[in-house]
Amino acid sequence: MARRRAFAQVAGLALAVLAGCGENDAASSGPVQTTEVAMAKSYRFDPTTIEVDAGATVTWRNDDNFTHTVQVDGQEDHRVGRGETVSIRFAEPGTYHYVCTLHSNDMDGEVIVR
Ligand SMILES: [Cu+2]
Repeated sequence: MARRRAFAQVAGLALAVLAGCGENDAASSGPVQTTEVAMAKSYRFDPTTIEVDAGATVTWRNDDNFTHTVQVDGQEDHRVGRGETVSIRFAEPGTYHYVCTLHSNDMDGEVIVR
């Protein structure tokens, strides 16, 4: 009986999976771990991107000379006058974009909920 030699050809597919390590070029402006955002002078949220734990309540404080708002995408708009605050609780993990609807070209930010 002829014995057939099967040359198991090992396809050495070295799958160099270079998983994108998610390196952020703008490292200096990366998420800040805080639950407090200031509406600083003038027309900006500071810090722009924050990171919080699920269930945290984020408070925005208006330190500017103008009335602003905080509207998380898909949610109601909150008017925040000078010296006032608004607090919003984030129960579910995700990335939440928000704007000041009065100055949406200049004022927007992100809440990353872990
Ligand atoms: Cu505004």
